[in-house]
Amino acid sequence: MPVGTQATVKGLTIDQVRATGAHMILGNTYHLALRPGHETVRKLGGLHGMTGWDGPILTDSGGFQIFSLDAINDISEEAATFRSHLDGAVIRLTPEHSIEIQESLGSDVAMVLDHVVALPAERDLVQDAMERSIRWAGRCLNAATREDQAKFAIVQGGLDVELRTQCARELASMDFQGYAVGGLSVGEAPSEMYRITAATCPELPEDKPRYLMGVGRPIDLLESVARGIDLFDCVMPTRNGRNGLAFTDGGSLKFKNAIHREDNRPIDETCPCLACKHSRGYLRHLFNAKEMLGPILLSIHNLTYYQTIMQGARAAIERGEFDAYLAEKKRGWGEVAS
Ligand code: PRF
Ligand code: ZN
Repeated sequence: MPVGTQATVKGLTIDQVRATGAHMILGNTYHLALRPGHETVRKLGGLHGMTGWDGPILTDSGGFQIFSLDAINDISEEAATFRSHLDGAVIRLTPEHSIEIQESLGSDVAMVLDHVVALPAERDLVQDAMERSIRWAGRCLNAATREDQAKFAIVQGGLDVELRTQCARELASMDFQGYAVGGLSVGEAPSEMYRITAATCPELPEDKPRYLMGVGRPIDLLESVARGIDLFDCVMPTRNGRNGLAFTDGGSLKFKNAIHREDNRPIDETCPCLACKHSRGYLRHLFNAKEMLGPILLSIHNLTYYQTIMQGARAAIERGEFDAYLAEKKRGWGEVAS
């Protein structure tokens, strides 16, 4: 899922997002509740009406944004209390309120409000947040009123396999339509993230989607698919694109580097995207001149690249050749085979 935090995948029209091959996009409860406000979004036809995106939309619950924007004042059993990053106003977010907001936004999938802790942390703290996340997930399910919106639970539990499996089992016994693995990609080593993903997935229902939140690099996507994940969201393709970095099968290219100055080749001859109709030299010029088309074109290329590797993964799985596919991609990226 391309990330559209503020009801826009930064810099791209909806037609351009669709042309990358994306099926589903993500929006953020926290940002949209603060601005323009969920009542305003509802009056503008919900996220679908406002953006014109006719495919599925998933909204994150606000739990992680509060955590990552470092705006938390206090988490109690009842609610998370924090200050708005816009005007400093004190806001109280309960699981019920998060669901009410997401129902007003009109997303197709709503995430439960969870309690994310910064790692490393004491086991007691991780366990406490994990148990609260389970209780909050139950409250989110009870607060749901819309039949046309799926609710996804989020597994927490830090880097502790015992806590993760306990959390996954309890959430799996509740009636969610999908399951996310949260609290990862928060600074731990990739091998730690893979270890926890590998331990968590077998505890989740086999017939429901599994979503690894906020991940990651191309290799993280494929390594996580190998461990049972279906769905991802990440700002990397768009954020790195805006910063002049393009992902390819041969590793990444930095378009601020002079090496591309007179290079007539596209980023990737086989890529169908708009950016790949231009030369590397032109793209490098756009970044050098700080023209807005540079960030737009590389966002398009990177989103197309992410969709292409995921399409490749699905096709390889159907052929029963995923391991060979992963090994080939890793060779191209210069990653040692594992
Ligand atoms: N919880 C929620 N959203 C998230 C995460 C989480 O743990 C992460 C972790 N990488 C990204 N987005 N609600
Ligand atoms: Zn391209």
